Amino acid sequence: MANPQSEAHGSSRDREIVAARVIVTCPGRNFVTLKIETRSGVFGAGDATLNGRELAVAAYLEHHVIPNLIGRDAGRIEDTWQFFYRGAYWRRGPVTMTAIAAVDVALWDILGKMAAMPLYRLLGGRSRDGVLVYGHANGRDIEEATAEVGRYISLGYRAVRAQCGVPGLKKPYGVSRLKDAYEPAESELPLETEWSTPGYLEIVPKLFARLRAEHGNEVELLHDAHHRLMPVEAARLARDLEPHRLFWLEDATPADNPDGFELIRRHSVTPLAVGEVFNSIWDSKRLIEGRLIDFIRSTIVHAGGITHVRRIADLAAMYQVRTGFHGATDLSPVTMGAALHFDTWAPNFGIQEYMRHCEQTDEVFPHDYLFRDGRLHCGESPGHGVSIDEKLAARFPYSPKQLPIARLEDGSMWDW
Ligand code: CS2
Ligand code: MG
Repeated sequence: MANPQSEAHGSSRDREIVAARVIVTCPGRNFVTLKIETRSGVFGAGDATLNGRELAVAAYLEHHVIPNLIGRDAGRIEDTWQFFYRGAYWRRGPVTMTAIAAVDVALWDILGKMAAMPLYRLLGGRSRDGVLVYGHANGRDIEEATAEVGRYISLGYRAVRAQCGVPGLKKPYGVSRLKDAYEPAESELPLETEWSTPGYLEIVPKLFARLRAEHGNEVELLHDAHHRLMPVEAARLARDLEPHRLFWLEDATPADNPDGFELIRRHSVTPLAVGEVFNSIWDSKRLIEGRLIDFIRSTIVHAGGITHVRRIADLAAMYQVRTGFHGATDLSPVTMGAALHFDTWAPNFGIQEYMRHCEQTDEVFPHDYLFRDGRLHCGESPGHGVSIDEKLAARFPYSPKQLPIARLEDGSMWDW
């Protein structure tokens, strides 16, 4: 007699993977999507977008992943994860873990569709009605940034990230002419931008003093230092920002060496967030276990998918560290959809970044999540609720782009 459980989710024959393909498309910006199909005709979509390195992940999937997928049981999600993680030999790294993430998310999507359940229910059910999100306000100077924060508040956001220009610096990080969708990878070869820390350390505390004076204490304010400060500079900025009660200061110093966060912690109680460039639990273990951070930003598309990020979230929960997933426009709506289901379940959810995609992107990736009252709400469709219109996607060919680089005034390479 067949195992009733397997019948509930289709037979293993139904779950056999019969096809998988990589779709590279550029509706407003480049995205890479993996689509996996089972013998029963159910398909799943996984995001494989790595900004500026898209074709590396597409090639990894096409040459080293897809040949191993055909014939596998789509329901063996954990075993498939272990196969591609341990089986790679050369484990971890952003390209490998983004490719594994795409497979993992596509398989969870298939499982949800076969079980006729939205992803959050497969994870353990709802822990909250809506998912608190933050938007990106930026301005060339303090006044423009202050007005932009006001615009986001009027749109219903309860939390806003604020960035502003630094006098004398052309093209500082996070300041964009496009007010809603900010896309840093603008050129085929990296754009050279200039950085100067003293001017930045001067203006950021003034920006947040102005924001609190103008918008009061209720709105949650966030800021991204984007890996640019030395630990002692980060400690000074975190201390100078304390009177303005930030929800978090992000990427205050490069986290390659987590010890830098010990110095920041000794000087400030401004909450710290890090992890959007991490791709495995091992990158964040010391920071979490040492309580050196308050939010972990590693997200589903770059940290090995739902199967691995769930392990990171569970480790974080043991140390009162909350999630704060990366959610820039260079992560596709597939990631946003999967992340929202994860956020809806995660007991130690903190906040979700939400940079709105442009209209073209939304048309190529139909989805059922929606923004209401400062929160995002995942849908009730089976799986993660996001699909890809392949015909429309074919109209937007890949456009080679890379992220900028930063140099100091004397020409030294710096962190962008
Ligand atoms: C930024 C990102 O949203 C953020 O917090 O750090 O926009 C980052 O610059 C991009 O994802 C890089 O592609
Ligand atoms: Mg960031």
